[in-house]
Amino acid sequence: MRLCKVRVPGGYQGVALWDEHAIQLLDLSQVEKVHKLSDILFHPDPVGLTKYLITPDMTLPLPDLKVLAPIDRQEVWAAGVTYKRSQVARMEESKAGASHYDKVYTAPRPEIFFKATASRVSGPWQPLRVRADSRWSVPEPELALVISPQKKLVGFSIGNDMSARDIEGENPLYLPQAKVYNQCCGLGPCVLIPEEPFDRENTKIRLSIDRQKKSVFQGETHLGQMKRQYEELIDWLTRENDIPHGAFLLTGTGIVPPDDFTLENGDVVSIEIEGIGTLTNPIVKGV
Ligand code: DO4
Ligand code: MG
Repeated sequence: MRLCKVRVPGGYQGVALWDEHAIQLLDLSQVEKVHKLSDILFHPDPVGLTKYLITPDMTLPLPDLKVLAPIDRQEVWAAGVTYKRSQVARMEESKAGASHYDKVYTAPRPEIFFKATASRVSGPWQPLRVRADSRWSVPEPELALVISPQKKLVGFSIGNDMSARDIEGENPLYLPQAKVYNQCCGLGPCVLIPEEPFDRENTKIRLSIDRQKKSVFQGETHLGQMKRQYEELIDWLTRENDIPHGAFLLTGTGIVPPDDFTLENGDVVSIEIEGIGTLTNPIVKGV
């Protein structure tokens, strides 16, 4: 089951069940203390609750709706160097810090960093930003884990961990500036609540980048290439670290465009994860 956050004509924000053709708005007036998407995601029975909240006469065609990022008050965190491709790319970009990336790929403790507050997150078709002071920036297509305040995995989404490779490469201590800034993180279009086990080994993730309506990069990998287990990442994130409003945890990138590629103002980035959907964002720089 896939849930998303929407704005309907007239400005009302709601939660909806998403299928291929239409969106069914949920009636959030029916249950006490269930007013927003995260109230459903963190409920003990989100699937049963969603079925209860569906009202058949509230089906709307997709074009009438604006789909928003599926986030309420959660923090967004990210794991790094969880795929071999990311380790190699980071060692190439950072002559000074190469051994750190090598070690963190195999160390028991993963790299985990703070990525964004909800105000820095862009939903589908909202702009993502390249820093004006970066000459080399890329999107990072990542599976996002949706984690409850009780530190349990409750769903999956798609994340874009926008990164300034030149700033990170100059000195690993610049990582927070390479990663955290206005419109630095994409999330959406929905949250998948799996009703059967999520087939990690066979699920593909794809990145495509268009410039002036022509494709300038396409890449794909599958989630089975990720070195860490989801529970392992959640365990490290939440050690001595409570998440009272829940969290999104981006799980690292396995697709890195070639070293001569940088995003430009006006590019359009799409990330697809099978079974979840496609997150598309236009890129802005210096505007
Ligand atoms: O080590 C820096 C960040 C790594 C990262 O974001 C990734 O591997 O996805
Ligand atoms: Mg990343």
